[in-house]
Amino acid sequence: MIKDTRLILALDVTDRHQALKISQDVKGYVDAIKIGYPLVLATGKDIIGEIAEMVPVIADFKVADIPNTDRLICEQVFSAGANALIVHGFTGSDSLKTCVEVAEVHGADIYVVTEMSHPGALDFMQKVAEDMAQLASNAKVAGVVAPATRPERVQKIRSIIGNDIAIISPGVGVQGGSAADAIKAGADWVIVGRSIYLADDPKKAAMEIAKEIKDAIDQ
Ligand code: O7M
Repeated sequence: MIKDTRLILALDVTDRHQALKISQDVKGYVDAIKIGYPLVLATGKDIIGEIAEMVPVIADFKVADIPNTDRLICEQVFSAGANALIVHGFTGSDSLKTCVEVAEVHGADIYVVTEMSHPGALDFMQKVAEDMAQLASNAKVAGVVAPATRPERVQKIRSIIGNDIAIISPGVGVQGGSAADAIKAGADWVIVGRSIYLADDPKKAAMEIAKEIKDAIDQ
């Protein structure tokens, strides 16, 4: 993923025309569009390729299965045109290794979830997040997902993975996180959904967040 605006749109809409219109509108203001179950289940997997023709697509299926099933899922996702895929880390090193191998064949990237951004992540995930960050780093994935709602955890995860792999960070806006704080804590990209796709003018909303990120970097 080319690092420019450092903004990723989470396009969790369920209408095909709206999805394509927003993708066209925000092109140039986001470095990638993350799409997942809401849009793909509503419209079919061809939407992955359609959007990827405009903006790189990160498929967010939070893959979490045995290696063989993971391999079958990865093949489908990359064959559909996704540039990257998000997987869970808790399934362990063999499952992750399989995803990385399939991604390499397709010239695609894998991102691994460490700690999620919602309050429930404190129940189980936070306790193993640092181990999953280490696992991701060992597997030489493209990056990890870490919570913008807890910039101190972004910082902690950055200290574990070093600078060789990226952090993409959701939880900005509606969930209460700040794009500037996440970037300052060590995130390479922030992931923003509702604050952009529910805005009256998604392009303007994306431009404003991209500016906030740029200002934080320039400070
Ligand atoms: O900005 P929002 O809250 O409307 O959307 C955030 C997006 O990021 C939405 O697609 C979530 O599914 C996703 N997300 C989180 O909000 N928190 C996480 O911890 C992880 C993700 C995610 O993208 O995981 C890969």
